[in-house]
Amino acid sequence: MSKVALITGVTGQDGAYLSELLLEKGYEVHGIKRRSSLFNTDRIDHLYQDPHERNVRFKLHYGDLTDSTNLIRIIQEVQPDEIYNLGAMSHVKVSFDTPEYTANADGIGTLRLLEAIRILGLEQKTRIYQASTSELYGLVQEIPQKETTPFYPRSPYAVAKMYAYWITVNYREAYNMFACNGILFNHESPLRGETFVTRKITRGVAQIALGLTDKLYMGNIDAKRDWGHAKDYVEAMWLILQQDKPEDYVIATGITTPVREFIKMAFEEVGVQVAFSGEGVNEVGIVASCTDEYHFAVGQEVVKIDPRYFRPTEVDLLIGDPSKAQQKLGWKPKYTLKEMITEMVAADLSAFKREQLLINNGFQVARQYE
Ligand code: NDP
Ligand code: GDR
Repeated sequence: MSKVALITGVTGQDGAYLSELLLEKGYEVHGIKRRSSLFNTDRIDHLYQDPHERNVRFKLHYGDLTDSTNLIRIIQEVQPDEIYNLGAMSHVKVSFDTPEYTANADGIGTLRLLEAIRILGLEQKTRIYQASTSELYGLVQEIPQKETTPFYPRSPYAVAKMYAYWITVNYREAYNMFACNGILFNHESPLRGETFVTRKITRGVAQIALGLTDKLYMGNIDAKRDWGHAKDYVEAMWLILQQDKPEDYVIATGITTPVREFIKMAFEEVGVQVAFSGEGVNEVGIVASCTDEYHFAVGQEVVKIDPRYFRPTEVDLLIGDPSKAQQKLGWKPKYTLKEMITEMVAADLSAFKREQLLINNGFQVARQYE
């Protein structure tokens, strides 16, 4: 009998990579997707199986973390061995605009899942993974940040995730459930949402390279993040649920990089050296040297600061200590930051070359900037 997994947030970056991984491992995978007025399954369309066929191993259910009736019904129907709670309003900046909704989906949503397991009497059958985050560390208390580092959340998102973290620990202790937190540091990929900083940069670099736009407007480029590849990180999620004992783990690379350096590395992928000059909101990134393969000129201003992207409270420095995961899970990241940036820029270049082709042939292309 193959194991059965249920993934909330299946249409997101991690949901897509985790679905692939679990299907490869022979699982039957169920995912919860939200109803939307347009299709929102781009990242998992390649896994779609016609529900009319036999032996379908990938199934989607409509649902939402703000609706406990539907969570209880789906869990009752699916009887999962493992639940991965990846669904969330996951954008830190947007959580300042939608704080109540974020608390509901990210905080209480986790409680709804845990209670659903209990109401259905599945405490001893169903293991649950909670997508906790390095944002819990917020204002620096200690570096590198590890499982025992105190939390100091700095956004409505992080505060909601803090509730989710502790309610997961509480249900483990109170009801003897196999409930675990993965405290994952930032992880990225070509599937990363377009408004997170790494993808915004790699998309911007590709667009400027092809002459589709002329500069990138950025927020706080002094922030430092410990960036890994989502493909490596979903492997850790799975490992966390395969252990003998339920525990919480930090998943990180142990290396931190400023946003400014990420920008430089991304431009290097298209043969451009960027030099920064000026200070604060007046800082700019200028092309110091370039090849003639793309639309760049020496002296061109390619990066500017726009305070619109500043956050009311910022998380300045994240650097994780993955020792526990290395020792107990045998987990180690395979991708370097450079390899990941190469993959992301190449993917965005190829996507925008398609767009350029449409434009060159007289078609209009909708643009969204964030
Ligand atoms: P994404 O933003 O790419 O995906 C989030 C998913 O949650 C999407 O499928 C989204 O659906 C779904 N979702 C949003 N709101 C609800 C809701 N109310 N009910 C059900 N589903 C909902 O995030 P990632 O894949 O990057 O991250 C996965 C999880 O890990 C998130 O919980 C995130 O907070 C957490 N995390 C992420 C890290 C990272 O660096 N990526 C690091 C640490 C933690 P839709 O597609 O319809 O919008
Ligand atoms: P983060 O990711 O807030 O760490 O949360 P994000 O990529 O949004 O920001 C990282 C850092 O870059 C700075 N920054 C900008 N960010 C964005 N989005 N856009 C900009 O223009 C910009 N300029 C500078 C930010 O201020 C910040 O310091 C992500 C999410 O995936 C969370 O769900 C997850 O929990 C954490 O990572 C770990």
